[in-house]
Amino acid sequence: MMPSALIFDVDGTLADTEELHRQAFNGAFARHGFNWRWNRDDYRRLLKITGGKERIGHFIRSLRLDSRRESQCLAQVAVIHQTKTALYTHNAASGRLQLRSGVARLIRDATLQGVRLALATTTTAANVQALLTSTLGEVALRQFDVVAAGDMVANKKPAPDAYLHVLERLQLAPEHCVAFEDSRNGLCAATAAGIPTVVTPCQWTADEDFSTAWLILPELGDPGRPLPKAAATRLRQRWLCLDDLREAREHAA
Ligand code: XBP
Ligand code: MG
Repeated sequence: MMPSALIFDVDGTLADTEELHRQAFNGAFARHGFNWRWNRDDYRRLLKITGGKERIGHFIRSLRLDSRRESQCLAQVAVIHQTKTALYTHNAASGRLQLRSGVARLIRDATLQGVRLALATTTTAANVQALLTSTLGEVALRQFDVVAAGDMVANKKPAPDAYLHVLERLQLAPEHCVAFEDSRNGLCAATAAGIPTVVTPCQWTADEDFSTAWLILPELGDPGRPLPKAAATRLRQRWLCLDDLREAREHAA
């Protein structure tokens, strides 16, 4: 049977957004007078900490400052993160992001076939709005019945909170849904919620362990951007389509 809902992660899954996030973090540090700069290697390591505020706090603690200076810096995390979000949403709105292959097609096909849509993300709701508006247009967010973002839940990924919130709001059983993720933290969150998960790793997560995924693909693919034959062995065609997801439900039951 066709899944009742597709639940998408945002960063890394809908679009490869983390370079823009990294630049926004560094821009916010500069705006607030800190000489901190996260290069790509730093950021790849720091991405293991989900949530921008949590990531900044983790970084500050790693500096081994004296307790007074550390407390002063930690007291500024929220305002630094607000600046970061403003910088990110401004850059996202300027058209610097594009959706990964297959994302727009799967969202469109799900909408046409009455398969419900939701988002389960650690990022801030403003960032979700900026990405979807800049790539799918003003009304894009309305296609999603539920958006679980950032601080809307108590515990960020790899905790299952965002996915459990979506399931509760959709009133659906996990085995009737399929999740889409790019990272091990996200896969752990969706799996802990009992949702069969398709993983499309991105440049920042390619070396992570996805052994509990239902399906791993380099991208979702499109007729105009087909997957390599070797990557599409479990698919009807060289891109993931809704009919491929019937098996996920049987697999999870
Ligand atoms: C990825 C994250 C987020 C982003 C930064 O979220 O962990 O923290 O890196 O966004 P996703 P914020 O679950 O969509 O992969 O600064 O708003 O947290
Ligand atoms: Mg992600």
